[in-house]
Amino acid sequence: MTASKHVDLDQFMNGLKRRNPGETEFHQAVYEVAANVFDYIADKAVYHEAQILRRIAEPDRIISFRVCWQDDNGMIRVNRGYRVQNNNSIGPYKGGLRFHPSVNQSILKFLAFEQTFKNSLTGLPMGGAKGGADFNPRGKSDNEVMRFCQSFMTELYRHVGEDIDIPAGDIGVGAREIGYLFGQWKRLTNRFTGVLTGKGREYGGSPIRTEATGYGTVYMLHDMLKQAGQDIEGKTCLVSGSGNVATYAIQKVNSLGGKVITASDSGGFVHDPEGIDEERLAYLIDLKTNRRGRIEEYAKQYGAKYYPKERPWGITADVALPCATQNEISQADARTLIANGCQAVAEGANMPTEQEGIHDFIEAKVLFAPSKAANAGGVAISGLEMSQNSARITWKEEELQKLLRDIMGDIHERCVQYGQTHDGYVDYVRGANIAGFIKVADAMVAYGVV
Ligand code: NDP
Ligand code: 2IT
Repeated sequence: MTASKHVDLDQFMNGLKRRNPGETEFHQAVYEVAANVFDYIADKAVYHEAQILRRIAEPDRIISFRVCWQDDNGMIRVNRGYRVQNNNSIGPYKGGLRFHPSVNQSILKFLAFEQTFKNSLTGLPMGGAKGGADFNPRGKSDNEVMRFCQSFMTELYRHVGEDIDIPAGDIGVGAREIGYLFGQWKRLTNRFTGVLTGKGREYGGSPIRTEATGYGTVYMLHDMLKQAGQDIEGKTCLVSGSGNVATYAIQKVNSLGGKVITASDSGGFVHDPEGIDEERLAYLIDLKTNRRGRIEEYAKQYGAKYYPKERPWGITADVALPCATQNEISQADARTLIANGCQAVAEGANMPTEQEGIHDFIEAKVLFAPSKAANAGGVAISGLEMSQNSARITWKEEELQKLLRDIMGDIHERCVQYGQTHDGYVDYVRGANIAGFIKVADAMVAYGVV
């Protein structure tokens, strides 16, 4: 029985690799889900017969387009834009836009696939999508970023809408970019609707959307530790990244009595044994978000040690929160973290841990919250921004804080429901994959073959 299950999974993965050659990040994301789902559906014929996983792993559509814009020297630049609409079985397509030179179809397909399960886990009616471009906002003037965003939306607007597909931010797409994108949508369509989330508060944005992903990641960490009879208070914590997710994760760790001793960017990481307290965090947010500077400046400002071209996982700490990008914790990094006594990992970034590293964490019984559960707080508040926009009202900050806390608590509970093993250890990867899968799968079964 076990052997034939393995053959099925292998055959499935071989077929996926054949149909999607060279898309290694996409293969990785699908394998992580398939390994658990194949096991779960072994005795559930309805899902086999309907070929559910095969269908979720084939995006509904992929839109790819040229984005031309003019730089400040009058040069014509050409980038490639995308929107991967993965699945809209439980609601309109929803997911962020990433502007980064590494963006390609494989990365956006993995992100859109993951988003489908993550959005299902939030309990809100949202399908999965992701988009972006191989455009690097770093070093560009505000005017160049504006012209790029306007050109990008001039094509994207045909494919999105408040009931069709609602993009938001991700790496390289923050408040500034969302403003330019929304401004161009409004100009092209002559409509004012909630077509994007993460908007500025003055034009339809929701309270706490900026903070939601980082806060939610730390709520998941809190709930995992609590389930195991522990607390964040007094724990030391490694954070990677210094963007939107990282900085608000640091803020929430501080407010719960933990101490964050690292942060990073693509240039390297800083180790600040004193801890990135509120004052230092305010400096970091201003440095990275407003001045668009490098983390090296933080090290100079506070006399912390800077490690160029390195990641923080060799520093000893109780907890790790990877909040930068995919595959930033290798298997060797995972083994170092385990050897140094790391007790819990919550993934603020999407798929930051390599497959073999996840396996080692679970085998070592480290508490490990995968991204589709741990960073779902951001898209959850995006879903509530959509609700507020549809009703043309704004809820109070306290209500949204409570809703975020409740949603993350519910996600934790569902991971326990489907992931608890005989000895009480919770396999959160399995729990999140199965809980996320069921809702989408049942909707697809209801629709028949479409
Ligand atoms: P930001 O652009 O605000 O910050 C990204 C941070 O990660 C920066 O510090 C950046 O460094 C660093 N980084 C990016 N790429 C690399 C790389 N290849 N190697 C090393 N460091 C890198 O993005 P977000 O904080 O929004 O996103 C971070 C992660 O969280 C991503 O995986 C994203 O998909 C995920 N996420 C984001 C959500 C959101 O609401 N924003 C929601 C859920 C998940 P540098 O400044 O040098 O570029
Ligand atoms: O990966 C993610 O969940 C995001 N980048 C946020 C998506 C959203 O629509 O808010």
